[in-house]
Parts: sequence; C-alpha cells; structure tokens
Amino acid sequence: MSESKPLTALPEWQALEGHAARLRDVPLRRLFADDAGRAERFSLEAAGIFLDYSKHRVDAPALDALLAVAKARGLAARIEAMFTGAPINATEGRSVLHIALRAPAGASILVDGKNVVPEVHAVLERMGEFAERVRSGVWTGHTGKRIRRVVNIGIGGSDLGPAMAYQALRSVSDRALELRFVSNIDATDFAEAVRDANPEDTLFIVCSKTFTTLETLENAKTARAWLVGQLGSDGAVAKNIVAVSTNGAEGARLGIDTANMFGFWDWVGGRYSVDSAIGLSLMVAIGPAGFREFLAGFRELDEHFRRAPFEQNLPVLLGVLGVFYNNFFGAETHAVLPYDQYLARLPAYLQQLDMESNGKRVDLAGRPVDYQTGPIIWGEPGTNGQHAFYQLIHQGTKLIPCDFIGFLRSENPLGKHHDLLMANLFAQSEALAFGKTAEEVRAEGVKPELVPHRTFPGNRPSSTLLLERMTPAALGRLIALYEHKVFVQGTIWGVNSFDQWGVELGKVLAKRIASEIEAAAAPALAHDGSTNALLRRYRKAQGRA
Ligand code: G6Q
Repeated sequence: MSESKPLTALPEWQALEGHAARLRDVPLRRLFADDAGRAERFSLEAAGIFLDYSKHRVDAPALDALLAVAKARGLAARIEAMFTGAPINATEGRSVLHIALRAPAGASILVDGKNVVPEVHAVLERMGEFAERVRSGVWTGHTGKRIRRVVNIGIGGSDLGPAMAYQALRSVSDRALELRFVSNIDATDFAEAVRDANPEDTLFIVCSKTFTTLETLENAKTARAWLVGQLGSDGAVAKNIVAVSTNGAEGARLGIDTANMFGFWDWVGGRYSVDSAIGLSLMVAIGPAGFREFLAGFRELDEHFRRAPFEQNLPVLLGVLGVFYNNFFGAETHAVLPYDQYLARLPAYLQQLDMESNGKRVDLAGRPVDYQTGPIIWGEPGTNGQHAFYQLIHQGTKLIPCDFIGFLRSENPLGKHHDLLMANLFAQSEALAFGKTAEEVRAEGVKPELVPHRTFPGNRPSSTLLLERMTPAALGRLIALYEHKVFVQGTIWGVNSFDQWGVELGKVLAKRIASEIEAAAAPALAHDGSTNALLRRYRKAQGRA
C-alpha cells in the first residue's frame, strides 16, 4: 500500500490555498469581462461530450495548479495501473477492471498472467444469445408462454445501474417487454412488482455478485415461492428464473439451473458493474446490438481518459474542479441536474458511484485524512428541481457546484418542449454564475425594502455537459465519464475508491439482530439501551416475549 507523502504536505496542494484565496472574491462577471475568449478557452469537446467549464471560479493559473496536484499524486501512473490490471484495490487485493468489460475483443488485459478479455466476450456472447431468445419468444416460461415481464432482483450495484439505464434507454427498448426492479427487503417492493403480473410470462433475473446479500436472497426465495405456488411446479424455476453472479454454487443452492447463470469476476466492483452480466436485464430490453453500442460509448471515454493530456481530459478536469470546491471553498455537496427525463435516476446512480467510492476517512496507507474527501451527491432532473430546491442553490448560504447535462436533440420532439427545456438549462447556469446585482434590481423599480430579497449574488459555479442524443453510446460515455472522475478524485485524496467496508458492517449487524427478532424465547440482548428497547418493543408487537 502507498506510503506516499500525506496530501496536505505537498507543496502543490499547499499552493492551491493561495489560488483559492485569490479567487474567492473574484466574481465570474469579472473573469468573463476580462477575457473575451474565456468561454472558448474553458470548454472542450471529446468522445462525444461537449464540456463548458468556463462558469467555474478558476483562471488559467489556478487550473494549472490543480492539474499539478493531479500530477504530483501520480495520476498518470495510477491510470496506467488500472488499465493494465494492477491490484489497485489494495484493501481487497484485487485489480479494478471495469474497463476490461468494454475492451475490444482483440485486447489483452492480464490478471495474474491471464488475459481476461476473451472471458468477457464469451459471457457477452452468451448474454446476447439469451437476450435474443427472450426477445424473439424462443425462450418461454415454464408453461410455454412468451416472456412479457422481466423482474431484476438485486440491490445496490446489482440494481441501480440496470434500473437507471433501462429508464434512460426506454426509447430504444422493446416496448413489448416491461422491466421491473425489486431491491428492497421491504416486501412491498416485491408485492408491487408482481401485483398485476402473470407468473407464466414473468422472468426473474437474480443479480448478486456474491449471492450472499440478505435482501436479494430473500427476494429470490420469495420469487421462487411465488412462481412455484402459482404455477404448481418446481419446474418453473428453471425457465422463469435465471441468475447473474460470480458465485454459481450459491445460485445453484437456490435451485437455479447453472446453465442459466451468467458470470462476472471479483475485479468488477458492484457499482462499476452495469456493463457486466449485471446489465443482462438491460440487454434484454435494448437488445445485444444496443448493448454493444452502450459498451462502445464507455470505450470511447476510456480511450480518451487514458490518452488525452490532463488539460484536455474530461474526467480529469471535472475531477480537479470538484476537488477545488470540496477542499478550498467548503462545498459539501455537488448537484447533478440532468435536463432529460430519461436520466431521472442518474443522480441516484451517481450517488452510489461517488459516495460509496470516495466516502472514506483514511488514506491508502491507513492514515486518517486531515482534509475533506468525497462530497454528497444529489440531484433531480430539470426542470422539476427548479420549482423545488434550486432556490437554495441560487440564494442560500451554501456553495453547491452543479453539473447541467443536456442533449442537443430530443428523443420525443413535440412542439416547443425541447427548446423550452434547453432554454431553462442555459438560463439556470447563467443565473447561477452571474446573478442579479442590487443595482440591476433597483433599476427594475423594485421597492428598496425588497431589493436584498431579490438580489442574486451569482458566482455559483457549474459545468454544462452537452451530448448529441440520448442513445446507448451517449449513456455509456456519461457513465464512464463519472466513473473516471471519481477515480481522479480518489487518486488525489489518496483513498481506496474500490472497497466499501462501511456497507459490510451494516450487513453483519442486521443478520445478528434478525436472529434476535426471530428467536422464539426472549433473547439476552446485549446492545446499547436504545437498541435493546427498540427490539423489545418490536418483538412485543409481533406477540413474542
Ligand atoms: C457496490 C457495493 C454494493 C453491492 C450490493 C449488492 O459497489 O458493493 O452496493 O453491489 O451490496 O451486492 P451483491 O451483488 O453481492 O448482492
């Protein structure tokens, strides 16, 4: 594990304080007024994404200083280490190779001396065959009925990716098939997903990397019981349930035919797995060709990230800008604001990707950090957010850097909708950056006592990301962009972005408490007073001693 110098001891890091101090009171209005070419200079088009980062509180020297930190933290070497399969997930002794999931067939990426790319393509091939059979009606349920509903059972990384991507790609999905997603241990999730379903034409895809996750195992058992109960035969399991896992043996214990299991590898983190077999439900929805296009989008961004110089590198720029606000401007959160209804679940997906990756308090050497790490990620699609929480972003006391994401063309070009949608996006980033001065408000004839209320300070930074259309390739590019941005930030903060011990503790404690709740005789409770009392109250309500 890295024994490198602590981040705050680096002169490059210390230099950022000076840049932040210099820029803290410089309005974006001034930065634009002083530099007619700013919008052009601080924008970039690569891998199908146009990024305007001119509405950020940086100038050329500050940006150089931020990139110098990335260099000093060995970002270039770390990118190479990831792409070549080095075990950079040090706390779990694993490679981090989501990039191998979209590598071209002829590529070679070695893990322990073995090229993993042929296996990746072999699984993709099997997934493709299966997806085609379901889509064409060759694969039927136990009673011979064509599949009409696919229910993905999984949680966290085995749910959020396919759920977000299915919604994002509805316009290219087979409308004769409906996908549902069951993740929560709350039975309501399962009950509502099957309430109006016909078991004969319902296919469950159980997704679990480990096949040990409480929620998924319980939901899978319930699905099995529902199918067998409704169809009156154990035989239904083989045709109406398939599984995706790295742990085939556990899947088999549930009665799932190993022939209907799709594998992946421990070098794919859950939150980085939407482009592995975890995306099987998505592939059924959009077809193997659509899924290949999705992977091609990731690949384009991967190539860009690996090859482009830092000053023209989309994930690097977004990463360092985020670090600047997070560590030198006291920004605690970062908003993701997609101006596309199809991307409604993107903020939730990025919440996991970012917060589970960089929500860490020790560095790679195990030292507690003395600086802020990952921000809180949140957001909603525009324009809805404008009528809800944007008020705080405009006039509140907190600095919230924003990502505005828009598409040049709509998948549903109806009347003036798209022009109005985009007008709102551009208006918001403009208003946030430039605000409205008290003089401007007064000049509108506003009563003096209302002037402070109607003044907008501006200087609220944002990136604008524009893509051509909401296609599978565009979605792949966007996801890869954020994956690599998280990587850049994790590298600068020196944390392991690829473990999640914080999730594990909850899993272990819940298992222990579940057995105490279920015990027939009153268990000896040895928790804290609060937890003991809550458990007793709950047991009493269930009629247990
Ligand atoms: C993701 C996390 C976590 C994981 C779920 C489901 O990076 O590890 O969200 O994906 O806990 O785990 P399984 O796929 O093993 O069921």
